[in-house]
Amino acid sequence: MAAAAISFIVWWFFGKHTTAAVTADMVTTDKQDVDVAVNGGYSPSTVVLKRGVPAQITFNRKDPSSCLEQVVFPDFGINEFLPKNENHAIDIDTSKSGEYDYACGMNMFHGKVIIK
Ligand SMILES: [Cu+2]
Repeated sequence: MAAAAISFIVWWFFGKHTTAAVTADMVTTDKQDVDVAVNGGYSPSTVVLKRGVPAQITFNRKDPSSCLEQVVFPDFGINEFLPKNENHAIDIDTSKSGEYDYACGMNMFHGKVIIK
């Protein structure tokens, strides 16, 4: 019992519990879009965008907490309010490949955009 609890704790702290990254859908050949649900965090937490194709991430916030009502992409100078239960699309500049983190207004919940 104790051993199981310890192995769970070890897994929780040190395991790689990454969720699968989701690749944006190509709406047309020159537009891509991916949906991210905001509910106790970002789901999926990692999205993959194709470099050079105009992209939107459409957030839909279900979470009532004021914590998640703001989303901040420091690399892109984006700081937007997410209305509750509404789709809110944010344009992402995909001109440079890389990994870009974003977070809620208080930097407690994190997501990532990978451009490649
Ligand atoms: Cu927060």
